[in-house]
Amino acid sequence: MNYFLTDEQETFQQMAYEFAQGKIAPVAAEYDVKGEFPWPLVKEMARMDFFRLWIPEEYEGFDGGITEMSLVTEEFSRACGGIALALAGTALGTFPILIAGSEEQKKKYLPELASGEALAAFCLTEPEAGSDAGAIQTTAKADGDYYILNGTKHFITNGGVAKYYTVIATTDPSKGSRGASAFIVEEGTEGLVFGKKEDKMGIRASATCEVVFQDCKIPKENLLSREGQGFIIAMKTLDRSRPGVAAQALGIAQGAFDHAVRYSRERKQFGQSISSFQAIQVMLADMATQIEASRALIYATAKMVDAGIKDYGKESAMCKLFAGDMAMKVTTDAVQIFGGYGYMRDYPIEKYMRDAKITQIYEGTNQIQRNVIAAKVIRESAMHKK
Ligand code: COS
Repeated sequence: MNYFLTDEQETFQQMAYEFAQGKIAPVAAEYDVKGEFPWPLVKEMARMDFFRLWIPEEYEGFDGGITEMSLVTEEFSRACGGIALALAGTALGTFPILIAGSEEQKKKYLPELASGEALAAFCLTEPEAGSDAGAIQTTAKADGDYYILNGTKHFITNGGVAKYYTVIATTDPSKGSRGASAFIVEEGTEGLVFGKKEDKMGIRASATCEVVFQDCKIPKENLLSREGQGFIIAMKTLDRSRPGVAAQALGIAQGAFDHAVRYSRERKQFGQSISSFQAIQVMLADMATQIEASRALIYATAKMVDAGIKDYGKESAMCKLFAGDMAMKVTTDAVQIFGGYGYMRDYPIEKYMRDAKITQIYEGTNQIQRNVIAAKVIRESAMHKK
């Protein structure tokens, strides 16, 4: 389908495709087995300016938006969903600064993040606060010119490899989600400790670990916006980042599909290519249609966000829900097309299925996405919106 991307967007897409197929795909299996963070590739992504895409020009970015971020995430994920996350996780960690940062904070942090010399991570989830993001227990206590943070964040993407951590902590536990505030914590701050590194089912090249605050003292100027705004900033961050997760799911599905079509042409049974059997053709047709439907939803939503439309939480949740579920189905079918070979680690296909699963879980489970969508459509109906 033609999405009428601009010439610039098509250039970024092509650059990302070539980088992914030329540099990421050949080493994806190795990083998956080792579960190692792909520093050499991240350095090349930075050298090729991919981290500049979603940063405004005045902070040394390329002034792109969610569209550019999604296009690149999709192409990278087509080669490896885990390696792509070094970039997408940094976008996630940067969004709170873009959404709520003061001019001073933006000037201080964004140019370095745009250069890719520093990565970012977003710290919301805690052991007892996953879907229930309002239940966070990490505290930030004002103390003169500082805040003292205490608590544990877990499952943090880019944990231990990022330089900047955008952290949601409560400044007033009596107020529930209205007592949450957002902060920037820099690597090397005393009391910022990295805990257990997770051994994951998929996206194994991505660094995921516990981030622990032990009397972690940060300057007051590291507060984003005002006290009490943390939950709203977190929700706005997720609204903005979910099309990116959807793009990751889309790329993973497209990558698995590419392999499955090729394999179906090459694999011979009963004296002919299995692609000549209608049972396989039906699967391929359904996979291609689901992939394209996801792409259309993601690109349209990204365009909406980039156009400055204020409320896109519903569409953003729809992207993640639809593309995440689609990726799980498409990658499972791709394994099925490969048959017994699909189940074996010698072939690239089972990794796509393992990588796809997380897209139904993180940045809000797909059950939570349904809650978000349902709440919005019911509210719209009550307001007699079209
Ligand atoms: N944008 C702006 N404000 C928002 C918002 C959004 N998208 N969503 C909620 N808010 C506001 C509400 O308007 C409400 O404001 P008031 O207190 O002024 O009324 C406040 O935030 C609380 O909202 P709500 O009552 O809906 O919060 P809940 O505790 O019921 O939680 C869900 C809502 C479930 C949607 C939220 O907890 C969530 O998104 N959970 C998933 C978290 C997640 O994605 N975790 C993954 C980890 S990050 S990688």
